[in-house]
Amino acid sequence: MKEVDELKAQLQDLQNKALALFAEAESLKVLQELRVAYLGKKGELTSVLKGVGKLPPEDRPVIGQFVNATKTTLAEALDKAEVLLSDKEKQARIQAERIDITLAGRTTSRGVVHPVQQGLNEMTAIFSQMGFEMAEGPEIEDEFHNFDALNIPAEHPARAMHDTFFFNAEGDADAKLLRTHTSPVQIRAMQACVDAGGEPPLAVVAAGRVYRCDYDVTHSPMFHQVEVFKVDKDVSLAHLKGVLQHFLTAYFEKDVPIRLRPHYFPFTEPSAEVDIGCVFCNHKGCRICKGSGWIEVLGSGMIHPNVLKAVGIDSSVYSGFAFGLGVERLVMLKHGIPDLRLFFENDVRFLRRMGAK
Ligand code: 2NM
Repeated sequence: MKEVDELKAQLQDLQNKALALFAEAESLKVLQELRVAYLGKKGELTSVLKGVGKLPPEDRPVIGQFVNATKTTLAEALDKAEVLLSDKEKQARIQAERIDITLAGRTTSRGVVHPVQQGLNEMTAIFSQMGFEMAEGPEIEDEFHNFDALNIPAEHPARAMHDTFFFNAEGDADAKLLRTHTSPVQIRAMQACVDAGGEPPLAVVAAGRVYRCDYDVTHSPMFHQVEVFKVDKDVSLAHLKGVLQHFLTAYFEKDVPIRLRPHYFPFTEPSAEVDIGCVFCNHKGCRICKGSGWIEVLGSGMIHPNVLKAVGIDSSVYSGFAFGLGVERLVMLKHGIPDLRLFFENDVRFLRRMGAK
């Protein structure tokens, strides 16, 4: 065979082999290596070109053209393969980065405001809406604000009934104690009004922690109270009953019947315990209301003249009503919570039932 034909055949061979390899290349990196191997300065095509010098001069242009054509074919094939491969790699990357937005998300857990605090907030909001002002006071109190001013003198049996936590000896001039009710906040609110040279009307709601040395299945040594009072000229028991009816209907979110039963508290006269129609049996009588159809929810009364006197309000001009309730008890009734201890154990099953997620 003529040398020129041999070279042509060699080039054809090289081209076929190269095109096959380009088609098989699986990555841009491999393709780049092939480009160098075939078209590079020290590549296959260059080494074939070295043979051209040995050809007779008349054959050289023919082979030259042939080499150029091969070069163009290979370059075009490489460019095409490169486009295909880079597209393929891009698709693979997009697939890998794909997220399924229909997949359920990972949930994070979420807490709730403690059920007691929720209840306390609901209750105080109702009184705020009625025009009562929020008051706060210290949890560490003295005997005057917690007892004396509330018409509970030393030696009064009501003091013993309060199961007080004392910081030092009961009866010391400076004896300090944990407040046994939120009434001292009311006393301070009345005093603040008088001290500022003010006068009733006064309408105040106090809420917060109270402490009694009493611990069993239905008692916690720390619990929460909401207490409300109003002092003005001509405040009557009818006002008390109206406020109670509105509050209890709003809190329980239904038309609960109420009744007042005579009772005794040292700080009110007359005093009454307040019942609502049993929320478990709709007033019909069940195990929980012991068949009576009524459930006790709070204590109330007309503020005792001695209480007004203790803070310097003239009881011949002014009168007032007051009432106090246990927050835990009302929250239990509203939500059918069977055991006081659930509030203090933070069992997640209970918290979930009360809105935690
Ligand atoms: C109760 C029952 C009856 C009460 C009285 C006062 C004050 F300070 F105004 F005199 N605050 N709260 C009161 C009255 C509390 O709790 C069962």
